[in-house]
Amino acid sequence: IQEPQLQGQDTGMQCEDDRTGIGVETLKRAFLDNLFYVQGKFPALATKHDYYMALAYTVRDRLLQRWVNTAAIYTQEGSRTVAYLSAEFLMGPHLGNNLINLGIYNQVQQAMTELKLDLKELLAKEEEPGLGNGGLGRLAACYLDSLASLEIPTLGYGIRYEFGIFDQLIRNGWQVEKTDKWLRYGNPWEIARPEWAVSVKFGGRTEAHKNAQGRYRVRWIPHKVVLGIPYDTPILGYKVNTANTLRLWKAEAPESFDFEAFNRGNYYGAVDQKVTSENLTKVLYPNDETYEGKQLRLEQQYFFVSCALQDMLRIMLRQKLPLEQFHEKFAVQLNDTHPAIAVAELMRLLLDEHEMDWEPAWEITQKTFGYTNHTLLPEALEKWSLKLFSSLLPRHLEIIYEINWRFLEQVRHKFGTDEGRIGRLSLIDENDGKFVRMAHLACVGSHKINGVAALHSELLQKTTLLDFYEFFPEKFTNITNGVTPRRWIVLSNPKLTNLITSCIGDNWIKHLEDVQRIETYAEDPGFQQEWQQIKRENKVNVAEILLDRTGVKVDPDSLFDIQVKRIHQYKRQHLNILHAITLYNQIKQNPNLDITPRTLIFAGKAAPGYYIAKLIIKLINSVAEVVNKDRDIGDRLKVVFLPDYNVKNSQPIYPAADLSEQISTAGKEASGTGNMKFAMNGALTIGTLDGANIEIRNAVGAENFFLFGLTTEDVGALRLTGYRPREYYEQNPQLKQAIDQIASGYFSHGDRSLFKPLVDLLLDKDPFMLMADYQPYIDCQQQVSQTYRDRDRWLQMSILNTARMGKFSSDRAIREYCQQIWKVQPVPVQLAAEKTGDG
Ligand code: H2P
Repeated sequence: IQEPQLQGQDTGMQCEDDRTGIGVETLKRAFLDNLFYVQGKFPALATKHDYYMALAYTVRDRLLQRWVNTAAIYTQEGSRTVAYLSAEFLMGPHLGNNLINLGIYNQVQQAMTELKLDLKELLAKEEEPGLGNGGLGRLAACYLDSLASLEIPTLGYGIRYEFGIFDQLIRNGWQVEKTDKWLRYGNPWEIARPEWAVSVKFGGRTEAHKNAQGRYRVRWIPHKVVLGIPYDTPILGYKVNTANTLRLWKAEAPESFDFEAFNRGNYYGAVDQKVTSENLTKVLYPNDETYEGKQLRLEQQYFFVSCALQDMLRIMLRQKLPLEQFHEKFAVQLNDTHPAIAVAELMRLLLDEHEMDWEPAWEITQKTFGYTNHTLLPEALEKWSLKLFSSLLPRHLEIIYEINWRFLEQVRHKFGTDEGRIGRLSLIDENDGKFVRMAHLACVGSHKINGVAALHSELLQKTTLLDFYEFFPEKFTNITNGVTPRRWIVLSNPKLTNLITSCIGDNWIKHLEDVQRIETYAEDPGFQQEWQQIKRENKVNVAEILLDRTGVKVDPDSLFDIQVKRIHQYKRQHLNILHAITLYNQIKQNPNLDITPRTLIFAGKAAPGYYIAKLIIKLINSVAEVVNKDRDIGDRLKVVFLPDYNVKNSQPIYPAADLSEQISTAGKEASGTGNMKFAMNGALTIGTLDGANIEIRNAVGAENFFLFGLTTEDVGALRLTGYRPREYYEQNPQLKQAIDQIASGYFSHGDRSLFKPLVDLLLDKDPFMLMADYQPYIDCQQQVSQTYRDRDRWLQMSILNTARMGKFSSDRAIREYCQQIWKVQPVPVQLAAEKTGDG
């Protein structure tokens, strides 16, 4: 690195401000300045991490002006604001995204090169905030990007987990979990705002008291109080001045020390309370196979929801808005049922703390909330035992009883005394012990309820939420998910971005429907050639990553067949592995077989307590071990499991895929968003009629999509007539051979017991119908292999996939939320504004 030159070196007419300027010279100077004054290092002693931090601060400086201005304008205009409540925000690394959205990627790259540093290496140094499990948290992140890009005033509210989703190691083929210490070296993107801390109560009891007007009100006397400290991260929109706020809450004890205990000489006891309070936001719960009612999770949910609503009330007071206008000021979205307790908490705040009457409070509450459902799997629906609920949130339980009583009265009024229906609709589940049903609370307390893809919304209305649909059909709507093209094309696939932009300009980055204009090039040999070249380079890049991280060498000219997502039985990674085994057997039986060479790439985490999912990872790695070292197979088939799937590791993956595996059992995947990221980057999809696959297929054309398998109706019908998975096995020699090999220890060094639980499950129950879908899947894969050999046809299909994915931008989804649910307008931000605000 060159010597630091800290004095103004600009030779231009005007010297740029070091905190805002974006010229290469200014960036270099600001970077070295931050290295010195923030990191306290000079180049000779600086580590890569120091350089990353110096660059992060340099970029953050350029965000701050926009952030402060945005807050000032929102405050001044009292803008209607979206509050997105989510227990998960899977933001991914900030630096690269901010460079793209600020429009300074190239300048910064040049500045780093001139300082003899490699921007890519610095980008790789960022520890991503893995504050989510998968699709749900990543969707929240894409939505924040689009909300800012569309200039919609927004606050994202969530939890600042000290440990996010675990890091995954693979040892001896098994997943091993390691704590994710993402805050270890500091987080340059957040600013703590202790001055806006709030208190959150837990436990204890309630009592009636008379207020100043002599009217009875309820008072909650808690057993403990925890402080919520907000940490703010700016979320900049793409090439706009809007920088919204992601406000994550950390739990702290109100006093670090219990001085009474300390004075009695109990030093350890004195710090106890601090430790227990801070445990609240220690760790993110991994998504389990089934839902488990863990106390700490309900505490987390209530904690961040209460912090968020109290923060909104603070903002209203600060802006001198009457509480009666709460729903006019804020449109609050519940991202799944995790924040559903917000319905009862807003009621409590309005009734008990602000002495409002029930009817107006309830009207405000219902007008405030919208609820997004993300899953139909009954085992994933949250419910809390009354015992736990009443010990933690006694006042909320009273409020929920009252909401329920009034609601069921309305049901009786509409449908008469249909006790079955009343039992099904009740907020309290009395079937098997007593539970509070969070989805029911969310439905009753919201004015809109949406699913995340057309099929999912339809199934919600027909099955999981049928009774609610019959009661208030007008509340139901669909908003199909979307993903941001900024992170998932521009940042992840710069070469494709440049090619598209060189043909049609860059408007498509903000208006993805525009990418349709590349359709005219779909059969252009020159364009096809460039398209193919880019895909190949992206595959070479992934081949290097695979070699580096797994030691497996793969051929970039083989068909890259990729499945990356959480490991779950319904997502059927094991169906994919049955295909791998089938291909393996075909080559072994006919060593000269001329097949299309394939590389099967898997990545994804299994919840630590989800045994079968972990066994599926072990199976993938066991098959990989046998296949990859078999000389008969050579380069015709490779199977690789890439460890530690997260946002950062996924970014190179989507651009390198030829084939995207979206093979869930029909009716089980609410939407999927990986399916969108792949298709946007020119991968073809092999998939079932499930989730958003259906809409993707409609958009790209049935002839450009590889469809197979049972439909949702078929699955239901088969289940009704009695599904016998073993029959498929017995009648299909290829399938039988594959299963028998797994069972006989062929892939497990002769160990027959290892995969027995999985084999038994498939043959006896097969809840996700792999046996029924096996042959159609194998046939469809055969068609994929043949099509891949027709280079021109494949390229044309690939280009058309990208060209027709406009609908799946999160900008479209957010526009729909704004129009149909939130009724909120853009508020553009001008930079010159000299105003002050408080966020
Ligand atoms: C979930 C659903 C997906 C959906 C996503 C976002 C919970 O994500 O299962 O179908 O696309 O929410 O709505 P995931 O399985 O990736 O954790």
